Amino acid sequence: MSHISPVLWQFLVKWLTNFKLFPPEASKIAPQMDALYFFMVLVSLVGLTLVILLILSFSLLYSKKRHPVATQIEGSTLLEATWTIIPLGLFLVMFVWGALLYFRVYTPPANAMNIYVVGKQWMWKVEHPGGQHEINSLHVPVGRAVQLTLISQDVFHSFSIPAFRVKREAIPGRYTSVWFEATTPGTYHLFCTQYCGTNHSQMIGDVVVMTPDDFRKWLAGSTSGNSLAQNGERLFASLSCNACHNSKPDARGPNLVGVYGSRLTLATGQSVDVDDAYLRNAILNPTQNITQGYTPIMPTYQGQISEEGVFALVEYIKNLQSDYRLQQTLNTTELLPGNEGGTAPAGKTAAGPEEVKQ
Ligand code: HEC
Ligand SMILES: [Cu+2]
Repeated sequence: MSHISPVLWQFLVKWLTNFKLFPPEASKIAPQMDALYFFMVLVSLVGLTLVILLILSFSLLYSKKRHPVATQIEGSTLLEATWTIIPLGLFLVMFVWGALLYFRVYTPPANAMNIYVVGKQWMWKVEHPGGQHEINSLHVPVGRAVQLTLISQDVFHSFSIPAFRVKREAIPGRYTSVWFEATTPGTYHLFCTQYCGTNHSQMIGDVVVMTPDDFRKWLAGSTSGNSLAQNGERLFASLSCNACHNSKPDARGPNLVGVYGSRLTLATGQSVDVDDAYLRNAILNPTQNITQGYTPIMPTYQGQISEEGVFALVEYIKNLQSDYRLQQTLNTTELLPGNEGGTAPAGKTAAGPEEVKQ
């Protein structure tokens, strides 16, 4: 992306980065964020210079020596309109520009690969769909849109990667998300940017951006044997969710196959889109939204499942196939750059987990 930015700007960014005054631009959105940032700095500098020049020239031109007797000036509508309309225009440009960027940062593309992140005092725990866990580090491939689903298990945290120009709050009890596409392999800082207690300053880590090949190797070398969805499948059985949710015709709960991404009608007549946040809420606060046609018999699982466990259940439900079995490709090739479509051909479905096991 940076190749389309003007030469002077590239020089400026390199210079600032070299003197450790500015993080490198390592994501697709970074040069766009910086363009707005530099525009705002430029407008401020021009305004500052203008004000200083006016103060200096007025204090010389209208000093007591030159004008011993004060004159009454009634004002000028034209002048006032000018200094209102020009700043208004400039601020509106910043507003629209900022809003467009905001929507880009918070609207992940449909083909983004999803990684789950839990913030807690004082560390970041990362869960990959393939079952790889990390603490205070995040491995991602270059050139692939990555969406993070964030949550905190205690207090407010804020997940920030300065080199990518992204930051998002990790909030207890609610999923938030952010996405980026890394452009340059390397290791970058990961911070918590919300004061969250004594060891807040140690809630830091590394984001490692790898080439697709290296990332594939890393995935294979870090596997825990089970994908996140497989962990979810086990949890689903051990918590007896399958007593009510199964593919039998007389099941007491709704069939969860295909529920993810669908539009559900609630008992109140409202319809809702089923996303990660909806699934989490349905598991932890089942009485809050009752699905039409069902009685509210589902018990709450509040306090019984860790946030990682909820991630696993969500990932399992997302990948359910008609017979409550998993779509087994999810931890390998499907996630990798160059395979943007996301859906692997049917014949490949069984090959998934074995490929990464050593
Ligand atoms: C006692 C039976 C029962 C058990 C056990 C149960 N559920 Fe449910 N579940 C239901 C019923 C009935 C509904 C529909 C009414 C509602 O929304 O509460 C439901 C709704 C849901 C929904 C909302 C989606 C939809 O289609 O309505 C999700 C997600 C869900 N359950 C997941 C789970 C998970 C995960 C577990 C285990 C941790 C679980 N359930 C355990 C009965 C159950
Ligand atoms: Cu924190």
